[in-house]
Amino acid sequence: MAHEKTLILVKPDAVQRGIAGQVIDRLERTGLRIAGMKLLQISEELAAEHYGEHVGKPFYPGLVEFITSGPVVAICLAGPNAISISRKVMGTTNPAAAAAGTVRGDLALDIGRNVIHGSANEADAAREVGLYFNDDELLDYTRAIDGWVVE
Ligand code: DAT
Ligand code: MG
Repeated sequence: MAHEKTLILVKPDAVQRGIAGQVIDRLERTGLRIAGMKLLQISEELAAEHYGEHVGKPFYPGLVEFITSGPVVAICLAGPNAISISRKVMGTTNPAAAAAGTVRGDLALDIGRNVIHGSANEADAAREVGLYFNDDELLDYTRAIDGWVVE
């Protein structure tokens, strides 16, 4: 059981629609622990770093315009298999194909307004958590429920 950290963004569409809390609630209910959380507006520079893998793709300009268009909630989630569990809760990239019961399947319609970001793998997670959080902004703490979440 891999103890991992992952980077979640509640994207500008979710903040503007007033559903940030619903998105966070779905992630929190897994039992994963919130290690860091902040509201920020992503700069062009940060967007370029975050989405470097997509530079040159046709949707890239629109993606940067969208992700910088308003505040996001950046969250570092920690726990067993945090990366894959978060991706499962998110659903696939295109909401039209995302399963019912997932964030994108239930709360989104359009691939360009898909409500949530989550790191795709361990290398991305380490890099992305570092883009949004300093070490002293990630809190290591135990919860009274931890023994009821992980054996
Ligand atoms: P994910 O966010 O599921 O990790 P990704 O890393 O492939 O997906 O793409 C990053 C974001 O870019 C995605 O959340 C929405 C946007 N995007 C990806 N493919 C797209 C496409 N074909 N058309 C429009 N936007 C796209
Ligand atoms: Mg991705």
